[in-house]
Amino acid sequence: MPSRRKFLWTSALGTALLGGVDHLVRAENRSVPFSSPRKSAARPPIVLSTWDHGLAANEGAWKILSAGGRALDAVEAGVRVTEADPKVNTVGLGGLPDRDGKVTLDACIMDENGRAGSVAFLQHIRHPVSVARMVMEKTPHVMLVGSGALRFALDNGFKKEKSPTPESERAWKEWLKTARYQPVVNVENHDTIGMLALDAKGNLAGACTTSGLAYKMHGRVGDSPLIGAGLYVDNEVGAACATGLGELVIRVVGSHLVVELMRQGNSPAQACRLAVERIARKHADLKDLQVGFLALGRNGEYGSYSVQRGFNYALYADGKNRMENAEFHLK
Ligand code: SD4
Repeated sequence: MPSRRKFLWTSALGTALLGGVDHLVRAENRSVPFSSPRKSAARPPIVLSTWDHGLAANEGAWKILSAGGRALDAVEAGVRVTEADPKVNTVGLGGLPDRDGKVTLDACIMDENGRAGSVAFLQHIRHPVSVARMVMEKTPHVMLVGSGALRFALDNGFKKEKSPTPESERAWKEWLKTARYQPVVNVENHDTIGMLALDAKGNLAGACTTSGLAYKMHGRVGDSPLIGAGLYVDNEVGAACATGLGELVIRVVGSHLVVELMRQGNSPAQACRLAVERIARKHADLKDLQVGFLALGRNGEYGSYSVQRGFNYALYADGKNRMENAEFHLK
């Protein structure tokens, strides 16, 4: 039997803890209901992906979705379009290198059954997302990194390719003149590509792939290959992905947070907004920082929200592929 003294202490602690949690829950709920962001929905199939390069990627995904294909195949095919584009300097082998001049790639993928695959700090491979899918389908693991991921890719038929591109190498040599590390907000409107799809059967999948932040420390891994941070899919609820400064996303396990907020009854747009507000509460100065979330519910509702102005996404729904601007926190 617990002593009365112990009981009093326990219940006082419980009340204090609950009070604290309750306070936070209320802080989060105060912003619901919203006057904005707006509520948007479409009939499946639907695919949405981050930034301008999402338009071309969505076309790749749509070919599969419009033929009744699986969301998982669509997101892989979609982001491969961006990975293969040498002009995109934030994804794939066209990406800008780290401060040692090495292009190191991060990617992940997740299917409707909650299975996931991921690679990080992978060099010389054109399609990290397909290696991530192979990790999911052919290994007992979720994540392979660095030389292990490279060896796995080569053993499975991927070709070792040259990187950086001459353009990225030139940019890096220019950067070395000052060697000042300063992640840029909304880099030329090309950044990580995160893609979410809902297929005609009502199944969700997502993928995320990036060369990470330009001139990062050698060995740095961002949010994009981390299941729960850069991407999360739960077929019972919805899917979410993130772009922007990965360190901010990792600290709140951003994409998982968005999906869990949707599970609690928030719309995708509300969930993205609450996740951005969670980040905002933890960072006094967000002036030069950007994070954007995209979310898609299993009912076809979708939404987005970002820290700063300038985050947009490509939406292919109801037979049309178009850009949408995200609503944002810092007005
Ligand atoms: C990272 N989140 O490596 C990625 C990069 C990115 O917008 O999305 N930039 O932190």
